[in-house]
Amino acid sequence: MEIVTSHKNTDFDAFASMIAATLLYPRAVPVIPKNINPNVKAFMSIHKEVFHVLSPNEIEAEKITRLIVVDVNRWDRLDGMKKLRQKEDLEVILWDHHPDKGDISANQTCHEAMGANITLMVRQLRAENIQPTPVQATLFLTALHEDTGNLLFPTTRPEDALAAAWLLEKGADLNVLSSWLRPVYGEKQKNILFEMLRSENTRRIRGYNISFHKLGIDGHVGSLALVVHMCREILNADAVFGIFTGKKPGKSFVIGRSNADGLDIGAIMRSLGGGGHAGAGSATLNFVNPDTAEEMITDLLEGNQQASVRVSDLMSFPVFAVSPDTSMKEVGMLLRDKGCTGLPVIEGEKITGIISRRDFRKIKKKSGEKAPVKAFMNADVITIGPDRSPMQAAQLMVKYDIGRLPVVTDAGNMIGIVTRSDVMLYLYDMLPD
Ligand SMILES: [Mn+2]
Repeated sequence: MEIVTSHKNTDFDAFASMIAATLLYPRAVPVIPKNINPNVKAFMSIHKEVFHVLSPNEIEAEKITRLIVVDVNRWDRLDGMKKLRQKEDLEVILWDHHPDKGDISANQTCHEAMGANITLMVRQLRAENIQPTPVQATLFLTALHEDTGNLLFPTTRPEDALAAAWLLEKGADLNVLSSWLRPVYGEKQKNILFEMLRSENTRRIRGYNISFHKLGIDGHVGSLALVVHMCREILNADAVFGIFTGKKPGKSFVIGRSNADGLDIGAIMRSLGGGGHAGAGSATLNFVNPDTAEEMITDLLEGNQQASVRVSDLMSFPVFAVSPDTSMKEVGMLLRDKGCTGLPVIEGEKITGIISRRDFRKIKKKSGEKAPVKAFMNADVITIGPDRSPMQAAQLMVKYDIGRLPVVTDAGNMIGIVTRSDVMLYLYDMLPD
């Protein structure tokens, strides 16, 4: 017997990838984890007749010869596959789009970073000229839209958009699709959102606004991730962590959402035994109370986590600078020679001002050229720390309408300068690896 399975908390990408796998491997039967996402549950209950699926307790490990795993790469995220893990003659085939590498070693692997896992499956269907039905195409496109945020998440690849085009060609219905993607948001979710907003506790960690919300919840509540997402949008925090506890003591469920460059929620959740992407993730913590969970996340945020790229990676140094007593005439000549529009003014290691070409207009008399630069420089210098992200540099530049930011350490020493073009180059991904 051949089976195909995916991760617990099955989302559309996982479910759609399982169905797509049955087209690629016609003998494979989907085994759906017990715990599935509410939108998928609703979809499955309407399409019961269309998709033939099994639950983990309906399979016998001894009879399984081939296991196909989609949209996940770790054994502990599968449901009811413990016996199979030990099976020696089992053939394993893995399809995954998550950038990290898991512990499932397979005989055959298709592991490429894509916006959605279904994109990998669709590419193979196209290559083998296998036609999905319109219902299947609709399901696949739903998955694609969910995992790529309607192709808006930065993880989206050209291949994802190609897959979307092909699925539309195969009759995917956008009206049906958007009704499935409509979030489940009811009275329960609203109450939790309000309670989260009331218990706001925003702290500054490594220059980011991070909000923690510790909440006890009664019984099962679906779409908690959506609630955390909405909470982050309303608070406009860089990241929000919901730490939820149920009736059972000693168990915390953490959901994190972020939209800040340089904050990797997935990395934090993986350190806690969970999973996710840069912008979203979750973890279940056993024998950890909510206060400890908050402490653990804070530690991870403060210490071990490194922003992917920091201002110190982009800045230029050493910086060409002038002292406060340099004459304006000399500064003018330097600007022309160096071909730049401004220079920092430093005293020792400390920055005291910025002089730019614009400031030369302030010189009224010819004798003004002999005056020292400190008389004309702008002493209100906006600076940035070396650990900040390129996005934060860009935000400061837009906010203060400036083209260069001196990079200053906590001790107040200038160690470099980051310019608008440095940030642009980075944001457009032209930075050499
Ligand atoms: Mn996925």
